[in-house]
Amino acid sequence: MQQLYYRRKDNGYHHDRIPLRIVRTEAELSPMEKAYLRAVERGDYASVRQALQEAEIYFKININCVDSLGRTALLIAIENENLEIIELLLSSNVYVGDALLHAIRKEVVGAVDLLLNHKKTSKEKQVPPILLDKQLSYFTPDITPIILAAHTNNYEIIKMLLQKGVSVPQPHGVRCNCPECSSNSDVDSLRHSRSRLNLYWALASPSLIALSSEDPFIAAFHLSWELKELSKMEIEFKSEYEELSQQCKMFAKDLLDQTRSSRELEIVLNFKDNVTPLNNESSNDLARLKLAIKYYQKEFVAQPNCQQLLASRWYGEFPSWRKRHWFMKLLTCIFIGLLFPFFSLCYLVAPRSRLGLFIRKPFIKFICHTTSYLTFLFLLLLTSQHMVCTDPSIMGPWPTIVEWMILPWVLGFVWTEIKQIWTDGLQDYINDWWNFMDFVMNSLYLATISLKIVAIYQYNETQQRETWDMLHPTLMAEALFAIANIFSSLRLIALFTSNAHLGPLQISLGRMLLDILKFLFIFCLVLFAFANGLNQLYFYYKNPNSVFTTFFKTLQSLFWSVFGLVSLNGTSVIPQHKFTEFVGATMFGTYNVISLVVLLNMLIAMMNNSYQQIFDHADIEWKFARTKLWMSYFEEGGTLPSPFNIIPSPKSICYLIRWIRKHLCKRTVSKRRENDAAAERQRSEIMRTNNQYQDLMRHLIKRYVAAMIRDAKKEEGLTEENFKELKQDISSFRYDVLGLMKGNDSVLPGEKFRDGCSKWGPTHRGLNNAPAPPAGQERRKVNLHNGALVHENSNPRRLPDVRQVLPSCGSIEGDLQERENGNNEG
Ligand SMILES: [Ca+2]
Ligand SMILES: [Zn+2]
Repeated sequence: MQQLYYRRKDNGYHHDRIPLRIVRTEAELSPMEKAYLRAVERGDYASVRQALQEAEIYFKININCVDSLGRTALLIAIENENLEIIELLLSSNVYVGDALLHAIRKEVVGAVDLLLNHKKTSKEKQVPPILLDKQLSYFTPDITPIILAAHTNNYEIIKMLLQKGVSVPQPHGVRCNCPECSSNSDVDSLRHSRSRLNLYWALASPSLIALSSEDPFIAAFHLSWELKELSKMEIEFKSEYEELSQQCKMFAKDLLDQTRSSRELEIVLNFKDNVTPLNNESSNDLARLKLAIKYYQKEFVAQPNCQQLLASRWYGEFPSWRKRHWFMKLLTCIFIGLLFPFFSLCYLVAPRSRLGLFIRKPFIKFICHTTSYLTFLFLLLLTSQHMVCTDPSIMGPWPTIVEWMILPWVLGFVWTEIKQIWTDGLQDYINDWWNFMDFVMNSLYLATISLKIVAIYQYNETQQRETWDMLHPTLMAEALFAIANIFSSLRLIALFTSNAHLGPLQISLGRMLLDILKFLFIFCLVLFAFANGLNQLYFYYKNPNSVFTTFFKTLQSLFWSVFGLVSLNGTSVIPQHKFTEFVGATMFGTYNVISLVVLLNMLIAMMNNSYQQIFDHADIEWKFARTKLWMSYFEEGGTLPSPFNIIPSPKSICYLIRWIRKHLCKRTVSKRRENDAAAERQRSEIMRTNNQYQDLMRHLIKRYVAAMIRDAKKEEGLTEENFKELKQDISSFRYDVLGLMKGNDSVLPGEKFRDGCSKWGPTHRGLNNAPAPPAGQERRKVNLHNGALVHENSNPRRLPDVRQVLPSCGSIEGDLQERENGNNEG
């Protein structure tokens, strides 16, 4: 066997072995330096101290030497979280370099504190050139301590740094064209983008926002919006920016989670920061919530506390609405709905009366508007039934009674939209897609009305319909009216938002439209390609049953063929041109395969996928949409439903007169003085709400941080990190005891023991660290003339000695043994 082995080795030594050696040689450490670094690694305080002292006298050891992983003694100590050795190293002026960044990255709070308070002395030790090389540094130059701390989101470290008065550069906009940005991106566009990402990553840190911004909600809103915009611009880092944007949104939501009472919630939601005195026209009601809606903070808006407050406002008139039976709810709705003309008239006559105020309640207003719309739809249905028959051959017929009844509704809708544009502004108006539908619907109705008027004035005579011109105004009016009817009925879907069952479905449907649009783009391309080809082929064969003779006709035939409505006969021609027929049939077949088998199924798969995705978020989306709907009814104005809102009420006349007087007449001096007093009062009111808000913010942040720590602890559990810490503690404790035994003449045993035990307190790491030991305190005394380093003696065989020194250890072990035995017996 042995022979075999040797023979194999002899034969194959040069063939199946690769000789290995270090290609890039590094400076070797001296044995003394190796021992020094090992002592730091093991937490051997006495040896490290001795090595440092010797280095000062004999210059044999370079205290800034690096190990094979490129770590200095200080970095090793930071990695092991050994605060005492860090302190010792700092007091002997080792090269600090990037140590602070490393400590922040490892989240060693105690070490950060030590490094921040460490005063650099003028005589810094010789620095190895390897450490000055920026290429070798672990961190890129744009990473400052505060940015790194914000990346780790460590509340305590960020707080320490902020107390030192650090600052973060203001990020430039994506479209910024300032000389700095353009030169930076010219020099290194990757570096530029990366540093921007690093900066935003830091700014989006919840701890940093909580600590440094006066109004964390606004800061989070702005930042998440900015990050969302960035994710669209910087496509390469899209997912990173989107994640950060989401993080900001979740922070705002989590902070809102911390509100405990309706009062706190109202303070948050009603707060408005940029109120200027004298600007008392816009109400403060739910200003913050409106802002959240504007910034698409869906998580914030859908937050349960917020929704609860809104729901209680919505059903304000019926506090016990949710407890009622559904049948009772239905009856109430129908009853109020049927009375809507009565309520509207009451409001018109006496807006401040009890009934007048009743209709202003959001929920009642909603029911009245809905019934008004349903009545409108009912009238549309009546017209399509043609109850009142007119002679179809009249070229310019007068409207029927039902059509006359529809007219005030249409005018009312138009007036509502005009008011909406006036109050919301054009930008907000366009952002809502339903308004687009309203616009189309109203335009169609207005076009119908104008065409009818034209027809009445131009055509008085009667003529058979068959003889009318294709573009006769009456015919066009009828077509437009028919289209408008479809829109009017579909508009009801918007009301689904208020329902818990139909709402999420409506949201999903809306999102699916985007998929269908994408699909239609590809489909149109395929349709166009084949229509072009088929038309080219069949252009010369103009037989009556051919469907591919003109381009438009070909498009139509191809579209209907998706639904199987075009027969294969269309591809045959009257002459015996078999080749042409064959090519045409193949084209038609290929088109069918592509459009039906490939594209249609792709659409189904796409919709399936996105429906699942949307449905997962449908609840939040729906709550967001419902909040928007509710908010539109919380607003004052637009109280009356459609046909009644065109009647000028005494109130609106009063408003008009006031508006005219305000803009035309000059104010008198006495009035101005009155205004000044009002402004003064308002200013003090703003001050009060501001203070109240800041007070609440302080509480919320405190609760948020406490919750954050609690969650972090729950997640953490017992990690490998904890075991490493424990190992380090035991190791340094061992050397403490060994040192104690060597030089027990100069150290009191009790003092030593207490020192070792203090390390068994809470971990140094993270948020729950123990307070760092006071710097510069002399706690150990080591025999200077001890000669060789202690670790040389530290072999495992010495361990029993430790136990002799600490008899209690043995007794604890015995105790445990006894207990275990007892358990076994029991
Ligand atoms: Ca509208
Ligand atoms: Zn710039």
